[in-house]
Amino acid sequence: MKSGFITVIGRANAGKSTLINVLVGEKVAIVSPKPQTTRDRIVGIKNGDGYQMAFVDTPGIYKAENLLNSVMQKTTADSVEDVDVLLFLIDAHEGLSNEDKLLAKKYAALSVPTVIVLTKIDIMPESLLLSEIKELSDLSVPVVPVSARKGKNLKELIKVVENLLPEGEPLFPEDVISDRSEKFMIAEIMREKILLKFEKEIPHGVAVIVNEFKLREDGKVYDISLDIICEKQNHKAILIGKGGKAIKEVSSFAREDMEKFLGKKVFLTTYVKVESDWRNSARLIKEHGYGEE
Ligand SMILES: Nc1nc2c(ncn2[C@@H]2O[C@H](COP(=O)(O)OP(=O)(O)OP(=O)(O)O)[C@@H](O)[C@H]2O)c(=O)[nH]1
Ligand SMILES: [Mg+2]
Repeated sequence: MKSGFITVIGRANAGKSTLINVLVGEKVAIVSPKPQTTRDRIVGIKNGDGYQMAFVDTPGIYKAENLLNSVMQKTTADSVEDVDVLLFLIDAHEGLSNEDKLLAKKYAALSVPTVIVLTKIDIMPESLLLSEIKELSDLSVPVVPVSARKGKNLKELIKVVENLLPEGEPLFPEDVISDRSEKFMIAEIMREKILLKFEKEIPHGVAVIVNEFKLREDGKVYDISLDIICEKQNHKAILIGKGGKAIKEVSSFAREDMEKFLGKKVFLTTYVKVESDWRNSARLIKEHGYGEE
């Protein structure tokens, strides 16, 4: 039996969380078109014939602009240590930047077995892909092009990873797909809907705290109450919207997903609160659950 941890790293928006969700076959990490969607290390587990793969999702590599970003970058840097296989993802449809090439070189030189994964090949011309593969060919690591969205070449990727994994016993029970709690996923689902609905700094300045998460005695309905923390008074006004329209809409999308995730009805209550500049407060970052576990 083969088993181990496979850390997935790459620049913000490269498609790390999407790939892990597709490989695991369930949504374990939220996804959005905005960079810096993932803030935490999240493990998604795939059990296959003769292997167990524990994929570690990480915050995207990004220039830190505040203390929260620095904490996120440290999470990613720490996740590269003590792993069995490293997947370095590059958004191939954007073209290879110098930074991509430098990072690829840096990770390929590590002692841990590394695979370069070129993502989003469904939205790019093949000629560009071929030239990128050629450009990376002098690094002595496998280069695997994939599309998570169209399910292209994923079996190939799994084979390559399986070959690099060490022999070992399963690390997680077979029915477990994530190392994160339901409560964590509930907060993340809310954050995902906020990332999808609001623009610019607003979603990046939001943290979601679940205060109540309780199944009613009838076993059919969850009562969930959460705080949406934002950084500024004017952000709060935008999040709530005229007559509460915006918050109602975003809560309703979130509730639908929470019901799918939990398989039960959800009664959701949300509060919007302001904590000025919390992303630069070490205490508040910790209080909101980011950084060291
Ligand atoms: N066309 C296409 N789009 C993709 C593919 N994979 C991911 N995306 C899109 O790329 C965007 C970013 O995807 P994520 O999975 O959130 O990327 P990430 O690397 O986890 O991003 P961070 O958590 O911010 O670092 C989303 O809009 C995805 O839908 C793919 O295979 N094809
Ligand atoms: Mg992500």
